[in-house]
Amino acid sequence: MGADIGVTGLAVMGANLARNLARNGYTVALHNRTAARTDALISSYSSEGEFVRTETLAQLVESLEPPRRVLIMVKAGSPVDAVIEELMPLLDEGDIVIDAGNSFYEETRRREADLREKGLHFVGVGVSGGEEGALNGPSIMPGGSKESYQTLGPMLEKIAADYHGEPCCAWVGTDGAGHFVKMVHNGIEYADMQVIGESYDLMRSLAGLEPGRQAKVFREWNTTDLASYLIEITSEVLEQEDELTGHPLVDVIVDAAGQKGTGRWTAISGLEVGSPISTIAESVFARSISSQLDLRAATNEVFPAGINQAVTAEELYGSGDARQDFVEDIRKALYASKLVSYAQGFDMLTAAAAEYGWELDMRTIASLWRAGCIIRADLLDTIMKAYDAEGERPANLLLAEEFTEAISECLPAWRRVVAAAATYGVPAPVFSSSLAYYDSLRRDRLPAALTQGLRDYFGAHTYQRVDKPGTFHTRWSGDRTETEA
Ligand code: NBP
Repeated sequence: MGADIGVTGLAVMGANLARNLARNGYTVALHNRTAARTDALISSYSSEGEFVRTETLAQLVESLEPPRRVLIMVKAGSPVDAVIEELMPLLDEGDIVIDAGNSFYEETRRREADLREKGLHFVGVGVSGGEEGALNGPSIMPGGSKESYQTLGPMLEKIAADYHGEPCCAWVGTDGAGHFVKMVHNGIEYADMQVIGESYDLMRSLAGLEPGRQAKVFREWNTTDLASYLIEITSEVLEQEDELTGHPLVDVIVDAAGQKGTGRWTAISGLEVGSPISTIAESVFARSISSQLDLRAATNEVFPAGINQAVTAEELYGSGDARQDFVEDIRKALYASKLVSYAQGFDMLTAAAAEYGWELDMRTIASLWRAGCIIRADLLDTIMKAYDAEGERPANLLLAEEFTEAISECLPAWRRVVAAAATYGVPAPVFSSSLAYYDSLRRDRLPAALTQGLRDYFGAHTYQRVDKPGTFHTRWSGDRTETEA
C-alpha cells in the first residue's frame, strides 16, 4: 500500500501538518527541497505515526496511493508555482494538488484553471491557527472542486480543530474561495487586534490603567460577549514582565506592528469587489503608520502629543468614580467596532460570492472559525444565529436582530469614547471609522449628492434625480439648464 498523502515543504507549518496527519493514522510521504528538514522531522517524530522519507518530488509521487494527494506547504508566491511545475508531469488525471499556504486567491484561481485543463484537481486550502493549530487542529477552509472534496474532505476534517464534536472544516466554494475566506479571516484578525490595541491605549492614556491592571480588565472582559482567544491572550501579554528590566514587557517592545501581507490583500480585494471594508482597511493603515518610526519621531517633535493625565482624569471623571464607567464605555466601543468589522467581513464575502460565482454559505463560514483559528470567539455563535433566523438572510449583519440590539446597547458609550479620543488626541482610527461606517449606512441623505454635482461640473459624469428616472447633466459652462443624458 502506498502513502495516503504526500507533504512537500517541511518548514514549521508543513512539518506540523504532516505530523497532525500521521497522528491521525494516515501514512504521510515527506519531501522538502532541502532533505535536511525531512531528516530532522523523521528523526524527532517518527514515533508519532507512519512517515515515508523521499528525496525528490518524483519519489514522493511514486510513493502515493492513487488518486494521489500532494499537499504543498512552501513559501507563498513563486515557490508554489515552481513546485507545481515540477509536479505536473509526474501526476495522472484525477490526482489532487493541495496548496495549504497563504496564497493570494487570484493566484489560486489561475492555478486551479491551469491544472483543471490538464485533468488535475487543484485545491487552495485556507489554514488558520499558526504552528500550534497546524499540529493540534487548525481551522480549515478548502476551495477547489466539490468532487475533490469527496476524496480530500474526510482527511482534512479529521485533522481540523474540533468544536463540540463538529470539525472546523468544510468545503467553502470553487477555485480560490478557500484562500479568499482565509484572507477575510486575516483581515478581521487585523481589526480584532487593532480594537484591542485602541482599548488598551485609551485605558492607559485616559484612565491611567497600567498594563498589570488592564490584564485583569481583559480577563474580566473575556467572561462577557467579547469572550475570544485574542482577548484571552491580551491579558497574558499585558501581565508579562520583562526579565531584563522588570518593566511590563509591552513597554519594552518597539511599537511598530509587522504584517505579512494578508491584511493588505483584504483591503485591496475589498475595494475590488466593491465592499467598503473601512474598519478592516483602517486597521491595516494603523499598522503601516506604526511602522513609520522616523516620521512619527519627527512629527512628535513638531507637534508633541503628551497627554496630561491629571488634567484629563479630572475632566473625564471629576471627583466621582466615573473611571470604571469609562472602562465599561471602552468595552462597549470595542464590542460595537468588532461587530462592524465582522459585518464588513461578511459583506465582503457576499460581494465576492456574487463576483466569482461562489456558493459561500455564511453560516458555515462562521462555524469554521469557532475553533482552531486566531479569531475564534463567542461572537461567531451569534453570527450563526443571525444567519439561522427565519426569513431572508440579512443583507448586512448590522441588520440582524442580534446585531441591532447589541449596537443600540453600545451606541452611547461608543460615541463617548470616540469623542474622548478625539478631544484628548488619542488615535482610535478603528473605533472612529467603524462608527462612521455605521452612521453612513443609517444616514438618510449622504453628501454623495454634492459629490455627484461636482463630478458632473468638472467631468460631465452625469447624475440621477430623486424624483424621476433617467440620467442627467447640467450645462455648467453654458446656460446651466439640465439635459437628459
Ligand atoms: P515558509 O513560508 O518559511 O517557507 C519555507 C518552505 O518553503 C521550506 O520548506 C522551503 O524549502 C520551501 N521553499 C522555498 Br522558501 N522556496 C522553494 C522553492 N522554490 N521550491 C521548493 N520549496 C521552496 O514556511 P512556513 O512558515 O512553514 O509557511 C508555509 C506556508 O504557510 C506559507 O504560505 C505561509 O504563509 C503559511 N503560513 C500559514 C500560517 C497559518 O497560521 N496558517 C502561519 C504561518 C505560515 P527549503 O527548506 O529547501 O528552504
